[in-house]
Amino acid sequence: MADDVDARAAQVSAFGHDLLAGLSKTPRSIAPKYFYDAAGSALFDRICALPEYYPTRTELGILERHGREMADQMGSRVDVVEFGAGSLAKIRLLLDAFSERDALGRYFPVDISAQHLEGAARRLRTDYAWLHVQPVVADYMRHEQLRVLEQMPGRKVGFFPGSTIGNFDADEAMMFLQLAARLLAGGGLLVGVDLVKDPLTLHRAYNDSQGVTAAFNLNVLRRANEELGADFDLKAFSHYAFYDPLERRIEMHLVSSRKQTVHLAGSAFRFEEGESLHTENSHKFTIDGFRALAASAGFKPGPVWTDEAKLFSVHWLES
Ligand code: AVJ
Repeated sequence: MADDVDARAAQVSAFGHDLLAGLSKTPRSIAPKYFYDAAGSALFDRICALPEYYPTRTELGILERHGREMADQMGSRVDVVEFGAGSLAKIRLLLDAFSERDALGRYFPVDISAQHLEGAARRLRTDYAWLHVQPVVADYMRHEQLRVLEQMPGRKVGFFPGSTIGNFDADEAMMFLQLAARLLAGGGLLVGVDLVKDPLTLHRAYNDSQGVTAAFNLNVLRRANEELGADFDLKAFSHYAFYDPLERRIEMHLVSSRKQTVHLAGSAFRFEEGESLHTENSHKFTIDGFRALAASAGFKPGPVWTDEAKLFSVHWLES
């Protein structure tokens, strides 16, 4: 798998480059995509099973309940591209809605974590022997890494569950949706979007009692030590997550508990006590707000499915 080795090497150097840049500016930040090495992906899978973390289980319920209607929108014999596919759990519910009619073409799970993706693809092939699974190790925000998919003929539909779109700022969300609308022209995008709700429910989902979210957040520092030879003291940074109702987003930070200096690639970075490294934003949307955003990126918003408590939504967008 020379391509995988290359892709992994490219990701390590992208991580080093982005972390150096992120530590050099004020306020400090690093993109959440760097959470997801093999250990981080495994921690994220544990988050999805937490009692406080409602999004995964709620979205699975929506997919289970309305999978047939979604499959109807997607149409027959389509190729499916999943963005940030992770452990490939959610596609199974869609596949179940499809397989009855044997109507799905090929499945292209795109993920940044090569190891995690290969293992998950192997397990998926075992359970769905009829399916053509072709993993693509790529950063889906970089269209040059999606060239294989661009060159494919035929109708393509996208699958982007989990409200990963909430990680993007406004510009990035627009960029991704425009890129997706172009890639999926003539097809559409099925996208999961977390909804605005009472702040305490949101707060609890990112401050779980078992500390799994804290370990997930800190994993980016552990990974920097391991892959980049940095010397972050993991005991001297604490997980801090809160909901900002004005920005309609959860912010996650790693806050330095004392004055300290961290070294990376020959540079020294001084942290004051209380200084933060901003690691993630998780935006929440109203249904109408998201439809307006999708429309301004060139999609034609279609049906929306939600759960009874309106915690989460799944949108069909025609492109
Ligand atoms: C995968 C980006 C949707 O924002 O809820 C979970 C990541 N971070 N707990 C989210 C996450 C902390 C998750 N997304």
